[in-house]
Amino acid sequence: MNNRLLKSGLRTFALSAVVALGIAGCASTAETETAEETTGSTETATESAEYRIAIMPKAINIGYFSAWDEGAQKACEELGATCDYIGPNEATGPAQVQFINQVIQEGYDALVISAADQNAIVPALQEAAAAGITIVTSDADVAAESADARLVTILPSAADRIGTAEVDWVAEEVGEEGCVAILSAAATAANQNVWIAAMGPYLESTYPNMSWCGGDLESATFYGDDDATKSVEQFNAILSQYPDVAGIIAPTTVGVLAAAQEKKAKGASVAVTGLGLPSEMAPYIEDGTIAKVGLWNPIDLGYVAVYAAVLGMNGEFDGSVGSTFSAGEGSYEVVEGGIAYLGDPFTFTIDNIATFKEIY
Ligand code: RAM
Repeated sequence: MNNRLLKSGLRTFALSAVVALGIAGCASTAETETAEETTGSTETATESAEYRIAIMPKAINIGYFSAWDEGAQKACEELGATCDYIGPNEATGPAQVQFINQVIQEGYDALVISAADQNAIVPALQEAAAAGITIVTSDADVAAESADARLVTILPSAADRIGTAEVDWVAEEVGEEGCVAILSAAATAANQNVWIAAMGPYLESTYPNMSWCGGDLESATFYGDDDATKSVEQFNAILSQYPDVAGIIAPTTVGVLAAAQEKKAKGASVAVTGLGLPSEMAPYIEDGTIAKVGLWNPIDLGYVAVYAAVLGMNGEFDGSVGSTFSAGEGSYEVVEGGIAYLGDPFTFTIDNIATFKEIY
């Protein structure tokens, strides 16, 4: 998929429908059929001895992670694993550590986790790895220097593509003019941080009549901690600190939803875009509060992460740079940093939201 698709609602729609609708189901059927033909049994090549896998989101009450877990559970079903969705109510490292400790105590075989804090959870992950638990991060990784705490990380797409796409979306809406602020998740989240880092120089070099509110990226960035109430407060803090703000990018499903709700409630004129779950954003796209948001398919992200974990436990995948693995119909290669990427984000507008809101 190329970059032009980020801007093309209709083409995105066509491709996404195939990806989003097709992922899990077809693959498992094909795989089972092949196995039946060759072995006469219904065992698949990667199916194995009832692994117990913990699926841990940044916080359990975030809609995005319910979709992520849906994909994870689908893979678990295909692979004969038992998967439990467990995690904290608040998206912080210390809150996740308590659950990681529980995973160790209860002797899970693997942990698939989106790191709420790229550093705070590392000692607990290392302890889990030492206890023989296979760890795959997915959605949000640990800090690069702690990459050996996990087998591999499964991320949506290269950071710069996610960051620059969001700048293009806001630029389009504000007519390439005015100052922009960011309403992020937690300051400790690796995923939002790398996207924001990519936004900074791109906006400055691509849009001469746009700027970061307050004069630089740091002054323009506010943190809602993936908490709905705090995100609304931070949205209002942006408006009061920068009354001339032309646009807000919220690279978090929690933040962009809070911003849309508050924009509507206040009748604010600021443009809002970012990474939104279509099912949550549909009302605000349908009523014109929001023109465009984007996101990858979180169902795929959870699905692929479970495959990587099980293949790792089976000794069929070691996570090394250059190694490859398959999950359903997709195949993935591990690149520098121990990362496997899914693909570019899709965009959602009034033209395709009706379809996507039914999927995730
Ligand atoms: C929130 C979380 C998640 C991020 C999405 C876009 O749900 O912060 O980590 O990937 O937004």
